[in-house]
Amino acid sequence: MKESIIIIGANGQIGTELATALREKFGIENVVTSDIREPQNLKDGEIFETLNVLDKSAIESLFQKYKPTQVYLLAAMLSATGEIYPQKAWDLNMNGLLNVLDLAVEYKVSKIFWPSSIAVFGPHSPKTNTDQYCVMDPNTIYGISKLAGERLVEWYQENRGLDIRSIRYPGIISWKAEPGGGTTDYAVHIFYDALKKGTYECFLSEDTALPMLYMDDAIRGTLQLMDATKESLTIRSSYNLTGVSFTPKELAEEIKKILPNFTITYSENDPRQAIADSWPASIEDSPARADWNWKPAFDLAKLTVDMIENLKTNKI
Ligand code: AKB
Repeated sequence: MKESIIIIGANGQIGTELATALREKFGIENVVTSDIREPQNLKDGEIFETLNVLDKSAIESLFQKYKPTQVYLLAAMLSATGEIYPQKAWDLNMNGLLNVLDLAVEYKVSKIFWPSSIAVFGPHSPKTNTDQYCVMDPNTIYGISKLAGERLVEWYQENRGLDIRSIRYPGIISWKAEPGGGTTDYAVHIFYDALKKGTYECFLSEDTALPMLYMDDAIRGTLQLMDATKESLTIRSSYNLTGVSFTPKELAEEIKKILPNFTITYSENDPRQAIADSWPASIEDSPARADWNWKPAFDLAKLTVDMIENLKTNKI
């Protein structure tokens, strides 16, 4: 079957690279990117539509125009910005999702991808090897909206017949588009500053371990989940997924192996520290491994080399 794909929120860190991968896989003419922001550069043949996910009738017009078989909903406000603008975060993260789900039912969209996050876990969740099903008491608006979203997603599958696939992304590390508004963003900023200034002031303490995933793995995993047969999926809310866990200190040590003069300092009293402290240090993702053969390819050493090489060659 010929696919028609719409990505909503396509100009962010993940959308930028997912769009490239989907265009390669399904053809440039079959992938429509949309975002509230204009893209920085649109290549020949690429289709872009300006869209606010809170404008349901605008989404409906896109669905009428392109008759999507697959929709990727990436528009969201992340953890740190969400704490500054809680009402806006709730509105965007919940009503954006509801708009898309309702229209997906009406327009019979075959498959939807919606990302959840490790932010669904909270202070009483197990700290290490946090498993799929455990105490979940998120204490950020972002985490609360993602956990509510997971419940909605499962409800729409059981009661409205949708096929929705989802991953609880950890921090995503990438060099093509920078992240914005997240707690795990330090793990990208550190590379830019290491190359530009030789030093980085980290907003998390040196021993704050968090689960992370390199973008290449994130994209491969997302496509693998979307390709899996419906029957193979035992989790219809959102899959735990991880690549590697490390602390800012461990990352800095790895960077120093390539840039020996790099130095790092740590700021105190940053509000993102409390968010990071409420999240797991590492994730257990055996259901993803068993159901759709998930296996990350990038460890800390490999992603560090790849980030520095690509930023040097392509960006800085
Ligand atoms: C954030 O830090 O808010 C995000 C996430 C882990 O979902 N990167």
